[in-house]
Amino acid sequence: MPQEDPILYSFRRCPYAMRARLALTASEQKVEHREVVLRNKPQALLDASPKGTVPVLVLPDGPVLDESLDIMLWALNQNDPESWLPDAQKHESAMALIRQNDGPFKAALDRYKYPDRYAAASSEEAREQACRIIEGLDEKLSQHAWLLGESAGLADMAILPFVRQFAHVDRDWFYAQPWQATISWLDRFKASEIFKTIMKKHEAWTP
Ligand SMILES: N[C@@H](CCC(=O)N[C@@H](CS)C(=O)NCC(=O)O)C(=O)O
Repeated sequence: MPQEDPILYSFRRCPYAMRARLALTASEQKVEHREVVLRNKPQALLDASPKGTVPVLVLPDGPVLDESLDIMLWALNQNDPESWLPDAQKHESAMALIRQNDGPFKAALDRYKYPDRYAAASSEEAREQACRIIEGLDEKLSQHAWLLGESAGLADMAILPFVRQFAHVDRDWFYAQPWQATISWLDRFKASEIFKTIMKKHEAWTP
C-alpha cells in the first residue's frame, strides 16, 4: 500500500504558513494541502493541535509538527536540494536572525500593522523599531545577495514572508526607504518561481 502524504493545514497569507510551504516545496515534499479559514478552524486541525495555529503538519506515522520552523527543519532534513540548511558555521547566525524575526520584529510588525489593537501612538514607534531591525538585515544584504551568503537559505526563507508583510502595510513608504539591498532581496523573492508556487490559491478545505 502506498505511503500517504503528510497533511498540511495552512492559510495562504500567514507568514508562518508561507515559510513552511517554502521549505516543503524546496524539499519536493508532497503534502495533502488543507486550506484553513482561521475564523472557522476545522475540528481535525484542533484535534491534531489544540493550540489552533497554522501551519500544522501531520505526518502519516502520527507525529504532529505545529511550529513553522519545525516544519521547515523537518522538510529540509528529508531533502535539501537547494542547500537551504545552514552549515555548522552559519547555524547560530541563521537561528539568531530567525529569533530576532519571530520575537521583536514580529511584535513590532503587529503593532505597526494593527494599531487599533494596541495603545494609541504606538504604530509609529513600532515602525521605528522594525526599521532598526531592517537596517541590520540591509547591512548584511549589502555584502551578499542573501542574508548569510550568495545563495538563499533557511534564514532568508523564514524571514522574507514577514518582511513582505511589513512592506505591504505601506508600500510607497517602504519602497522610498534607503534599503536598496533589502528591496532587491524582497523583489527577487516575490519574482521567484517558488514564491508563485506557494501562493497558488486553494479552496477552503471541508472534511
Ligand atoms: N509559532 C507559530 C505561530 C503560528 C501563528 O501564529 N499562525 C497564525 C496565523 S499567521 C495563527 O494561526 N493564528 C491563530 C488564529 O488566528 O486564530 C508557528 O511558528 O507556527
